[in-house]
Amino acid sequence: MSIDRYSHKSVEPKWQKLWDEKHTWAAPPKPKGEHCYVLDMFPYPSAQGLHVGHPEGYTATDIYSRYLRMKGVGVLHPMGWDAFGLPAENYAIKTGRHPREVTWENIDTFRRQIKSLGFSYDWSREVNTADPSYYRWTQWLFLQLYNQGLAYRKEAPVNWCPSCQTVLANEQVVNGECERCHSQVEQRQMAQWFFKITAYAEALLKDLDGLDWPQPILDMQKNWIGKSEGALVKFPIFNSQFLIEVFTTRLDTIFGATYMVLAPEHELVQQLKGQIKNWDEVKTYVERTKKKTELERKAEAKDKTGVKLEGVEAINPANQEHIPIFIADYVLTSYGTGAIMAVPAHDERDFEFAKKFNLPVINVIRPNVVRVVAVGGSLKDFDTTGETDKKLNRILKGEEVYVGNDGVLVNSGEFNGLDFETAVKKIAPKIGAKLTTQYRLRDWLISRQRYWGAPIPIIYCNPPAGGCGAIPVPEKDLPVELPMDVDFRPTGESPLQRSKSFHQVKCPKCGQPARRESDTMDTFVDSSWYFLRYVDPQNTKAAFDAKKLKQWLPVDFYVGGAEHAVMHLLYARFITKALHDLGYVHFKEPFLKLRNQGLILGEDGQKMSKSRGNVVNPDEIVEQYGADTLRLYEMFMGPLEDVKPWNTKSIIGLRRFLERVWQLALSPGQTGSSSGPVLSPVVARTIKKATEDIESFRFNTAIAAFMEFANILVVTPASEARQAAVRTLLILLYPFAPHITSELWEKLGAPGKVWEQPWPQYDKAALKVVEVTITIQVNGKVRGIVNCPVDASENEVAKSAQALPAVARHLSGQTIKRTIYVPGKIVNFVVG
Ligand code: ANZ
Ligand code: ZN
Repeated sequence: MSIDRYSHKSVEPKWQKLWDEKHTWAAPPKPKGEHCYVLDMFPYPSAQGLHVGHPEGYTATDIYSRYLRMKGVGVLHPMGWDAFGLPAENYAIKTGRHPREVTWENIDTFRRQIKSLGFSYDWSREVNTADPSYYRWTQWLFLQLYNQGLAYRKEAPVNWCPSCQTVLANEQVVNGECERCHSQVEQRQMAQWFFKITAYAEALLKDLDGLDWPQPILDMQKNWIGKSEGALVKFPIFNSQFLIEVFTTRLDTIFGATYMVLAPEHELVQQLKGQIKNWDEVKTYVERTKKKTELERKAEAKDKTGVKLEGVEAINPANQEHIPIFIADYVLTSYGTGAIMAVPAHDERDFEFAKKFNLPVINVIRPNVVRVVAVGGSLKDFDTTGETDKKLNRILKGEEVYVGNDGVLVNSGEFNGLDFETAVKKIAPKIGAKLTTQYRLRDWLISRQRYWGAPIPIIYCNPPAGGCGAIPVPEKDLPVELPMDVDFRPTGESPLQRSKSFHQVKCPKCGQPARRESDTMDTFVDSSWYFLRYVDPQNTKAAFDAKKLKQWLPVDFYVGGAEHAVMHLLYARFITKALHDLGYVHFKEPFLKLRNQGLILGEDGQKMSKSRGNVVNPDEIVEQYGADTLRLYEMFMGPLEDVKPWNTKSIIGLRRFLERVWQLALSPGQTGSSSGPVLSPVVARTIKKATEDIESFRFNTAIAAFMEFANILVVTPASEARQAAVRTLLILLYPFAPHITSELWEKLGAPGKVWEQPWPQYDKAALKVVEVTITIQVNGKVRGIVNCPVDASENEVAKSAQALPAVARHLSGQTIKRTIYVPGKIVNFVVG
């Protein structure tokens, strides 16, 4: 009997069409029993189309979803488009085509590409954040936050990208440059809308504890929130009604505060203008600082600059000493109170500054232990060289900085001898300091002076004679639709300002002529709630139905790139908490379990990019090798979370593996050889391995087990047991390579469809291996198998292998140069 060749080009479209027509992957409308929400981070539909990085995570979640369905679990597995954003607008500016047209076209490409990979998404739930039926609810979300006081407008220094002509979030500024175009970012004052994410700082920190997320992501979230415990202390200004309030984490060092520093933007600088004798110099420095971004200011570690405010002095409330006041750009306005008490003996930055400006350094902490790095470079506690004593002496004389808080107070009057904690507790009430907690987290700036985003649903009623001010658009008037006839070239003001029909409106409250807000929302607002919309994507009465939400949420499993470690995940968590407190959702954390996919690099080991010419197009791989091969290859490259380079040569290996499965499934088995392998241990082992590996997302090792299993089946003679084992292999392989296995299942005349089969159970008794089946190769080609006791030696195995007729035939007349033995698995005779 001749076997058809495996042709992915006929097999794959056939099954994709059937799944599409039958809506095979529609989530159960009312899941009963066990169910699971398996979510991918939805893509931005870029003009470049799908990247081979996309299918990495998508294959992982697809394997998992298909596996769960076979276990009888109800699965929600949706896909959609994060469709607003700058690239479409920039592309539109370049080509003169409308962003909507371009975006919808890109979405069609993405959808076609994703479907060509055979992912089991429930396409009836597709969402598109740029569609008015979606962003209507993004605007509704804005209004809910606004009503709750969680959305507010404020003049603020913002990061301005002069090339993109827009404000950037802090997270979009990398080393002082725009993340997108790498232009130098400037600081500007503008009235902007903010979401008060800081109201949830503590909850966002605390609730990380209950999440099954990768540790690096948890750490990044934690650092971003940046909690510190400290104190607010007021320093009076001598001969003035003004005070300087500082935030310090080291109240214990207050006796060592020998000067103070204000951020150059601090309002006191202007208020003290009349008293400052060197105003011109101060003013110049303030102007110069404006040109620097926060990141540059933090980065300038060594070279400290600043100007002393001549004519003013502060009073240290601990010892009544008069100390000088400086402005310096190493103090940031955005943190704490924007002012510090400087303790050069115990803070590196202050130490550097004090050195440069010749300020006194007074040691106030005597360290409990000083460790000296010995000549050899290792740390030692017991020092016989005397270095430790010398170092301690330098610290006590203020010649060297000691930043630790493990020690006792000295030079601190009545508080001498106290440890850190006691000192803080005793000093605070004495000087009226307030113990407090600060977070590094800033409120979320959501205004964008751009066209291709969801309009902010606010109307300004500011006629010359009074007015209602900023009025939210009534919910019944949503969506505030983006006008299509807009000149969206960037000028610095929002393009929507140039659309009269858009911005000339009546005040919803008093009916007077008013003006619509012309900024749009950060696209991270769109993606902060999309996972809620999937449960109820066609709802025109509400963003989602609470009952449907209860059926599926929170998301059980979320997979995506680690580049979203901070922004997207933090924003989605914040919005979830806010909606929870507003009574709209029943849970406080949106994503219970998170896994990251690692970056796929180009063949040259560099990040894939057009300019490097190392981008792999998934369409070409699908065309040449098939979707199943691509899926298997991406899963076989290595652990999901690892960064790994593409290698086209290795794809062929997986294609060959599928061809081997095709052959062995359609052939009845070897004839002629009498003894076959004992199948039951192999079958049991492979089921166990596949089950455990899928559960723990170790797909590469599951595939390796399938290969081994297939190798054994290749040399197994025809039998009932072999046919049963072949079917088991098809079922196990199905979540990874759904097309070929569906086809083979049908060709074998097996009952039903392969995906309707229950996930196999393994026979525990069969796992207790007494005999192992070893594959025998000659020059890497499989020539037979032998069954040996588990503890057989290499010699014994080789002997029985050479006794096999097929092996003997290939060895005759040859010399064995080398024997490669993989215990319990393979013997390979290298001959020549
Ligand atoms: C006195 C002091 C003595 C400080 C000492 C440190 C060591 P974290 O832990 O990151 O919260 N600080 C406060 N506000 C600042 C600002 N706007 N710009 C720059 N630095 C600022 O850091 C808190 C410490 O950072 C505070 O404690 C303050 O310096 C400084 F031996 O106060 B410390
Ligand atoms: Zn009005």
